[in-house]
Amino acid sequence: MWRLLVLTACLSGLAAAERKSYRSYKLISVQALNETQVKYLQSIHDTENYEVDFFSDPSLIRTTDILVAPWDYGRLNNVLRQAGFDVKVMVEDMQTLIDEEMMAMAATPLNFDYRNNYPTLDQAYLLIDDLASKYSDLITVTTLGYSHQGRALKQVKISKNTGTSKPAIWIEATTHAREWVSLSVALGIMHNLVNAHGNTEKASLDLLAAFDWYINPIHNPDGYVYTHTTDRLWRKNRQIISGCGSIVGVDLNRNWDVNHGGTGSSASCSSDTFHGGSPFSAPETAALKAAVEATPNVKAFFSFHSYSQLILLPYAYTTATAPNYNVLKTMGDNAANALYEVSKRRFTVGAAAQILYAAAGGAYDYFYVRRGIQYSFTYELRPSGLPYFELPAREIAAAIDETWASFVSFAEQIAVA
Ligand code: 0X9
Ligand code: ZN
Repeated sequence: MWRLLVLTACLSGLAAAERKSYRSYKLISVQALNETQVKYLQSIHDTENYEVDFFSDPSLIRTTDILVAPWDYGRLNNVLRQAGFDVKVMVEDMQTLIDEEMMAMAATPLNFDYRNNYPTLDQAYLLIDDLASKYSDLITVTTLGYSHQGRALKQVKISKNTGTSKPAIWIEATTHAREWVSLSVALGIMHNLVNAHGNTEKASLDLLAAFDWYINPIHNPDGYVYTHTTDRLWRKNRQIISGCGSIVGVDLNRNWDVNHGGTGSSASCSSDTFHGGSPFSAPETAALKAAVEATPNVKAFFSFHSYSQLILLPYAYTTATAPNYNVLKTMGDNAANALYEVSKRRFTVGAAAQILYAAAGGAYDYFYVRRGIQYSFTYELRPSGLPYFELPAREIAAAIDETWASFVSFAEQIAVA
């Protein structure tokens, strides 16, 4: 027993030593007041003069949250103040938030509960396979493709044989590796879909009678593993790209073929919004594209991200108003109200480029624009800001329950649309 404990301690010591430390990294928050200031933030985003990580991209509408290395904080703070920004320090030491999250995970028994803890990739895949064997009449798990490092991209189909053909709804989560709660919510949706109790007493719709469900709960498994082993705040995939030297990774939510390379995406390998050499240059996006396109009668598409508490409608790539914007806005508002009833949390509903920032090459724009999927949405889950991606594990259940209520509302509205 002692030997096992010592071994475990050594291994975790080793793992800890290999992990990127965010000790004394500060999270600062600024609000751009005019286009000049947005451009200024964009120039900082695009330079390599500072070690910064934009948790949210420059925006006139919302705060821009920037993680900065301790050695660059003084300099960045000065230039921002000179440029007229009111700089708020939201987190003095990012590592403290990460440590708190890690401690909660270490205390978890092996048979963890996805509603109260964040799974590793292996745990999540095991959970999915277990659920599939428990509900073998409803769930089919297949591999829709492979990540750059060769990990399976799981596709979970949930379908009840009612002798009729049904429209399909596609769900994709964990595109951005560090957005852990998006996986938890995808797992919650899968459980609730097959578990009668989860179908909330209030739901008037039999969700499995109305739709076939397709879920890719971990779109970026390589990145997700990397956030567990090495760098908690990694966002992109882990692709080695010719011409990028030792810098790896493509932002999978910039790699789709809708205005690829346009506003809000970067041609620089080192950028967290690097769009990749060409549309679908990432194996993950290419595989998901093919899987969705091979699915008959897809009526709706949902992406799950965090954080900000938003329900985003098309478009993300342009501030132009989408043709069925009013319909989508009403649906989104109803869904946000259903969510509010559960947790009293407010989610803002609107077109991404209008209420967040413009970003080309995203998944939900692709299916809306290129594949004519009329009901296409992106969630930015809780929290609204602090503690950003480090949503405490004790809030996972609440995140699942509130999102589920809104999701049922969406399904009910889409069913009759
Ligand atoms: O920037 C993104 O990809 C999303 N925000 S996140 O903080 N989760 O990274 C916003 C997605 C909106 N849709 C597109 N920009 N395509
Ligand atoms: Zn994201």
